[in-house]
Amino acid sequence: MPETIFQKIIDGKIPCHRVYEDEKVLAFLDVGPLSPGHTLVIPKEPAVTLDALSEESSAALGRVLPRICRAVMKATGTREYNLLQNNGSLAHQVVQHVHFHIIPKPDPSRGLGIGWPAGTLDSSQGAELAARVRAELR
Ligand code: DGP
Repeated sequence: MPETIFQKIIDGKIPCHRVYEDEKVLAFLDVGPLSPGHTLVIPKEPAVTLDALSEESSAALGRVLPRICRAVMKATGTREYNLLQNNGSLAHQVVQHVHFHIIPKPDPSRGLGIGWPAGTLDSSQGAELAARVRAELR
């Protein structure tokens, strides 16, 4: 697996505007912000997608994400925001290292724009699909 740009940031080989760091997590400003304060929160563990991440790193991310969100919103004077986490190139993942985007939404024209082509859940198909997922979780 080639070294990703985020691994280089973790290793201090390339600079970043760091906002938070602990033993398992690093957060820094996105180089191509969708709005002021657009922040990336990453595990130091080199997993590509969220489903491949250890429970330890997942827990460490979960513990600090709300705190970092609060800090970004306070620092930018913003109240609303999106959390975005892309997995796979079809799902718009470019950097092959797990990351959460914190994207302030200061007004309608800045921040994350979302297409949301909602369908309608068929009840019997939903029951069958939920059962399959529950079976996978066992
Ligand atoms: P994604 O599409 O979810 O993989 O988003 C990757 C994000 O990473 C994108 O918003 C731009 C950001 N990014 C890419 N390279 C760098 C970098 O070298 N430094 C910083 N700070 N951000 C980067």
